[in-house]
Amino acid sequence: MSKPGRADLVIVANRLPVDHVTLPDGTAGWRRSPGGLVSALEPVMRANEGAWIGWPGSGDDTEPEPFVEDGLQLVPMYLSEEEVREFYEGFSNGTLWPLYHDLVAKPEFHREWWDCYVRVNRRFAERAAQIANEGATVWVQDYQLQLVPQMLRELRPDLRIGFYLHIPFPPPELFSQLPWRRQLLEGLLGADLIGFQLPGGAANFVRLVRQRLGHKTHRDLVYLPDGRSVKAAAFPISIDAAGFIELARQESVMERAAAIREALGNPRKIFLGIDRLDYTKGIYARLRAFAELIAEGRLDVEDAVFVQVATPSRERVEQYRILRDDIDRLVGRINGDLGRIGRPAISYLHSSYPREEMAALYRAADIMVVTPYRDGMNLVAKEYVACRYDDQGALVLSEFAGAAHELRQAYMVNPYDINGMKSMLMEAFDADPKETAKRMRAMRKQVVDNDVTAWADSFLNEMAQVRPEHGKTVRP
Ligand code: GDG
Repeated sequence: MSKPGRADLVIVANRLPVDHVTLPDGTAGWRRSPGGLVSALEPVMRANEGAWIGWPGSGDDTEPEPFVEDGLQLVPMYLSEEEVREFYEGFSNGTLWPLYHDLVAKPEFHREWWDCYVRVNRRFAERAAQIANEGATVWVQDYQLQLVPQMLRELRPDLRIGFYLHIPFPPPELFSQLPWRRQLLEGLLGADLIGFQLPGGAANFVRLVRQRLGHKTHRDLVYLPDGRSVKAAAFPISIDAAGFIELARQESVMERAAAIREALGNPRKIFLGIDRLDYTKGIYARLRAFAELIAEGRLDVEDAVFVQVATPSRERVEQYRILRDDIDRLVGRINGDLGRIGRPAISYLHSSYPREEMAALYRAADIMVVTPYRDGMNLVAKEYVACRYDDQGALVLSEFAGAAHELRQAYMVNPYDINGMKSMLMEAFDADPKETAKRMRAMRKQVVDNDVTAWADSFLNEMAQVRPEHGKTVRP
């Protein structure tokens, strides 16, 4: 048994897997935010009496005590209004996010944002150091916390430390713009194992470490002057495939899928996009491509409709507000120009939905359109594939999504090439059902065989290989 409040497995993430909500009786409470990461980690968390450290996402100004929710030990971290602005919206989402996504938008570099990023990372590291048992495994998640591995190792050299980056790791030419590039690389090197979505991200990291820090490297290993070595490798993330299949098979979900088709006027084919409203996702270009097909008469609004769900995201960051206005205007113009009574070309929903509704949408859609300019993985693509247990439906997928490396039978597009995208939308629209079924079967097998549990297991197994004396400086 671990001591109360301490754990052998500690997840450190920007967000807790619960949201702070006001319950119907007016009191404050917690609601589990359903996510692949939580369901993947739940069994290991339970087996290890694991703890999860993160921000509950609301601006309460007192730090709540750790608590146990549904068997999970949760350790909330308070972020002040200033920290939300400078650490979260600023450095994480205004600097790192666009920089790591190939400069799809222009990153802003502000020294105050960086200072705040360092401060918040230090607090997370200190909290993890308090919570972790002797020799525990700590798994740090994502770009908001890249300094935590090194800070934590300084406090607790006995720990095994892993880090996983959910977004792409950029090529050295882009990363090198960052005024704090050395600090970030050193921050990450505090880990024993650094996981990336794709081998390319791991290779970018190793190359940068060699170029910028002058460390010796060999393939996926970095050798540090103090005798430690760090492994950088790809662990492509996935989804709870069985969970999605089960959901998609539920009677209520199937009925809801039929009701959605009915409400849209039973068009011959439904195109679907589901994304966080983010400029990396290529929503604007995909809607334009679809609209041009209607305008040119290659598609007719009686035959085809595009359902676009855009989940509200980072609404206080300026670039996200601008994007929302741009898409509002585009959808208004397309429907105004091309729609008919009861037949809009695009059915646009700026909202978020329960998982059941997501599954019903996946079931209702004939063609799923996923066209990011750059995306670490893209779980929506995998969720769609999992839900198509009937082998129907087609996936149009950007070659710049991490998922394109696994879902090779998708209809691949370059989202910068509008004409190419139009041709591929038509190819998917006109495809022979035998052909789409063959592709869907192959993709579903890939997702089922490589689900999120396999992902978590492979990372944690690799972590378990790290020798206990690993973190300590060994000198001959
Ligand atoms: C980052 C990386 C990487 C969306 N709207 C609703 C909803 N969602 C769920 C989807 C999916 C998840 O959110 C979105 O995941 P994505 O992978 O598509 O994209 P990001 O949010 O950008 O995620 C990405 C991922 O991390 C994991 O490593 O794949 O590349 O950018 O699961 O289903 N869920 C519900 N209602 C919604 O309205 N319930």
